[in-house]
Amino acid sequence: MMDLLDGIPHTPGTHEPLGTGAVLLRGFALPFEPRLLAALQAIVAEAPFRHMVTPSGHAMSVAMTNCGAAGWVTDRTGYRYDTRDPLSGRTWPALPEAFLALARAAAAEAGYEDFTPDACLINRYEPGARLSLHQDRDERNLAHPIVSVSLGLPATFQFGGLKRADPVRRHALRHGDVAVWGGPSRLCFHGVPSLKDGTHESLGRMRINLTFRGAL
Ligand code: MD6
Ligand code: FE
Repeated sequence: MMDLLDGIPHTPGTHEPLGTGAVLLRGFALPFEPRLLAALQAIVAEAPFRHMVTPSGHAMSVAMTNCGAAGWVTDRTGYRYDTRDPLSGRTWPALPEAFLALARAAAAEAGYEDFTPDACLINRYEPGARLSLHQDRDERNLAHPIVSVSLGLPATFQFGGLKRADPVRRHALRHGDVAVWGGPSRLCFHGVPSLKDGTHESLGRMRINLTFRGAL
């Protein structure tokens, strides 16, 4: 495990179960923070955050960008993974070493050995932004887990069942928390209600979420 962490000292935090095959690793990303934020800056200089439009024509309140071999995009024609950024026509920035190291270490910590993501969707929430209940089902191989990293302002995570109408539980997501999610709960409905206003000491007035997937 240490090799995956590049020698950075790491104190494992608590594991909080979210559902079958889904766990929240409290503070797991904290040792990676400086490298994550530096890499993020370089990514958004190449592929800026933008408010994508859903197939129904609404601009999303969450701003998004991607890195990796494929990026998740939505427009009037639907949701998909695309190897190119539609804004620039260029391929997405590569997955930075620190992103890969964190995703692999978190997946292994949760019991998913040998997870190598090929896509990272980066979500930026400003106060008031929200993500309504949805399933992540645009990935080709649903056997891969998803690794989801929270940075900046705290948020509430709504985690439901396999049917939209199933009851939903709420979990706090704080700076440095990592959710790893796969197996029987891979297609559970989930969402993030409207972000509360506040100021985070390293990110200011926003929350950033990195979700790593095996998309291709
Ligand atoms: C977010 N996360 O935390 C939104 N999806 O901002 C997601 O939609 C998500 O955290 C799949 C698996 C983990 C996630
Ligand atoms: Fe999701």
